[in-house]
Amino acid sequence: MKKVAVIQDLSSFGKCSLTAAIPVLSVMGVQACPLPTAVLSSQTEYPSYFCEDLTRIIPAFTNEWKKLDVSFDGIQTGYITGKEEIHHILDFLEHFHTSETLLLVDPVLGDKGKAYDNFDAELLKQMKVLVAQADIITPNITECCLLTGYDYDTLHSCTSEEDYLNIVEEAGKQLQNATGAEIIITGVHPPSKDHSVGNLYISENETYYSSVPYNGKSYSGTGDLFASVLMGGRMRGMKTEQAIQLAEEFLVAAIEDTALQNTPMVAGVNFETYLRMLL
Ligand code: PXL
Repeated sequence: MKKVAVIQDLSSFGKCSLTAAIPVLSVMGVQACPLPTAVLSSQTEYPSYFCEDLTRIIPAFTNEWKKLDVSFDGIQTGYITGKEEIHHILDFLEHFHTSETLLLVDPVLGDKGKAYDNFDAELLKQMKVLVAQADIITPNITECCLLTGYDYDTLHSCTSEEDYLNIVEEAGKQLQNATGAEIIITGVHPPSKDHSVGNLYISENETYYSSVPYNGKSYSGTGDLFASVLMGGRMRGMKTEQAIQLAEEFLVAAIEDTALQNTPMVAGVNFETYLRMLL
């Protein structure tokens, strides 16, 4: 069975990071091996939360896993508590990221034009070092802007869909050139297109844009679910484009269901009901 090391936090509310990655990978027939980087009472967009940073345990896990002589088919990273954590992840990768291992880095830094609580210039600098090692990178628009220096507000002053998509593609190509990775920019939402949201795939030789209906809401954890379906799909031998399509179908179903219940966006989506779509 394929094994994926998931280096992420465990947040009790918000349906993100490990609580999203483990069920998705499991239902797709992949063993998820969690390396918990922090435990939180809820994800950080809730007005109040408790966070115990577990950065210090990463070297201990790394050492123990070396002793077990295990190897991974995939390694997935997501939300990062701070720059210290990235140093330890880089040490982990030095041993476990081989030519046989697919490294997916979701550069979780912010959303809707706003950086998360954990963000600072040093975290951004270290995140650039981490993405340079990745095989797949899945930034949302905010994260793509932060990683490439494009200005989020200027981008969102574009009035034509074509201009908007051209700039996003330019930023994505810049990230692709800098890292050599496959890039999937998620949550692409041209200001003139109220009812659609898309994903832009950029590899060395291909660019591909797909979009799905959009209800204007941005729920917690959807980026984490997207990345996990992508990893699960690739572990199953799917092409990235196929895995993107599966992730889109899964998320559309979960988001539609959630919107009917007026769930707050910080609480995440009802993905559990739709895990069977990934079987
Ligand atoms: O979904 C990204 C994420 C993961 N983990 C924590 C978060 C967030 C986004 O805010 O706060 C703890």
